[in-house]
Amino acid sequence: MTPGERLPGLLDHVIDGRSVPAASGRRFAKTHPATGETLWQVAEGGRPDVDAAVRAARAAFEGPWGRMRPDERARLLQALADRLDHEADRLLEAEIHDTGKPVKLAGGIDIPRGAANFRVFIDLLRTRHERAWPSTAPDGAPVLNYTLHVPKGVIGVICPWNLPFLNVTWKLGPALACGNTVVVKPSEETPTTATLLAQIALEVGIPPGVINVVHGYGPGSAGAALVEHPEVAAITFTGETRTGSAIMKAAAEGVRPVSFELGGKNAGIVFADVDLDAAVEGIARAAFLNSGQVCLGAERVYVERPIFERFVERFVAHTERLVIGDPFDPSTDFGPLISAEHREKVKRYFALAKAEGAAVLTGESALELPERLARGHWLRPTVWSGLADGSRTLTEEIFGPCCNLAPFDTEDEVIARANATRYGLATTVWTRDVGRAQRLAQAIRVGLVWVNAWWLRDLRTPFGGSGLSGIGHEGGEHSLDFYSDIRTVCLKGLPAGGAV
Ligand code: NAD
Ligand code: 6OD
Repeated sequence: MTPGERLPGLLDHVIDGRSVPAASGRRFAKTHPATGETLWQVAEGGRPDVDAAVRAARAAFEGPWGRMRPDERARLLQALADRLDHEADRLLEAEIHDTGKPVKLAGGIDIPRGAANFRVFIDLLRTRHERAWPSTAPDGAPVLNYTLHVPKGVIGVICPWNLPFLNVTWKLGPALACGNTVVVKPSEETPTTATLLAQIALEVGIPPGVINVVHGYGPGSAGAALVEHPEVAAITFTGETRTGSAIMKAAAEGVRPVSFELGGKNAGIVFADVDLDAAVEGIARAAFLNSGQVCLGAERVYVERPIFERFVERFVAHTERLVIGDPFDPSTDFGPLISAEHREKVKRYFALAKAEGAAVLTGESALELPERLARGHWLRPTVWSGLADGSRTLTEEIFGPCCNLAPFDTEDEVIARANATRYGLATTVWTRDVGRAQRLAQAIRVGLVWVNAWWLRDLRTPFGGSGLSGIGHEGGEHSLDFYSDIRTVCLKGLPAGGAV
């Protein structure tokens, strides 16, 4: 499959059910991370494009989508989920071209999550209970207070590039199931699968204007215009912490609610009682899956001292066995970074790590790749040891294929070291001791604790971080709450023999 061979060269917005170029006529180039080839000339949206999209979303909210019976909406979303499964190959190809991620990963996790992200919320809505409080009014009349969850209106959806399809469906599943309409601003690095999703939704009968997609950049561009738009009722954002901070300032105008899934600097912790091979494999996944570009990834790894040397040896050997190369090859484990710019950022951290005293256990050496991949944004997975707690390398999110291995001696010590960060997203703990696992889960300040696992998901559970890692939770009931307003209805009956 050659990039561009089956894809047209122009990628437009989807607004009110139509593919439209940018109002300004401007476009930007989207290149393939593995080959450097230009895939698309993408419509570069700005304020007028966002305004048109928000107006279309508002009209669909007040019209066909908002007026539709919830069971009919659920039926259409179910049809969308089925169709996403049916279109998996097309979505997979598009996602790989956009991100360069290996087919093993995109086909195993990202694309199947699309349909799952719709189905889980359709199911939850079917069985959701409102609450009711019967009581008696002073005149003796029966009173029933009860809640209603009502849609918020137009939701602004801003997505990052690392898991584009997983992320956009993770937000659209509950937002649409709750009866809202959306304007999506995908990352400028990964515009394709959100666009396909909007087109497929139209094909299954979801009305025009329900899903609008506007392409462009963040600051001073489509992203900023979307979060500043007064008709956007709420904003869901996944991305960098400092972008979240800028979005929050814009959302303060109009007091719009936000849901933020942000960065992390997560710890992996390995105790001496583990099955060493399972722990090596689990931590390597946490460090290197998606070339380290997963917010939940472990860039700091602490290993109990009695097994430290053996862990290091096996971890380095495991890392060196990862198959790096063509993302479409089913044997590939490890793809390129998303862009030249991101690779430069990660390389600056690689230089900083050495300046801060890291010993490079593996990494650095040049990659031998076929000519076709020579212009891709490759970087070897890299393992360090010897970095001091508090160093910039161990406190700032790098979001690249790297981790530091450090020994520890006691439970209290490793808890303190894991907590020595202002982020609070996730941790992965490896031990056979259930009591210890529970103590760590209680003591480490993060939103997500995996024990003997990493990024093993049940979509009904709360997902989110604390500190610099986010605001609020999505997942299960939490998503349904964020994408709804809660209304309390107080229904007073008639007192005996009385009139209203
Ligand atoms: P980013 O913050 O640079 O960009 C994310 C999106 O925000 C893009 O669509 C971008 O165009 C837009 N944007 C940028 N500035 C904006 C502004 N001022 N106003 C409105 N929109 C703006 O993030 P990224 O580089 O695409 O993604 C990587 C980051 O995402 C990492 O920090 C990672 O940890 C984080 N992330 C977190 C989670 C999570 O669940 N916590 C999941 C995935 C990624
Ligand atoms: O699994 C998910 O639902 C999710 N939102 C994952 C995000 C991973 C971060 O890169």
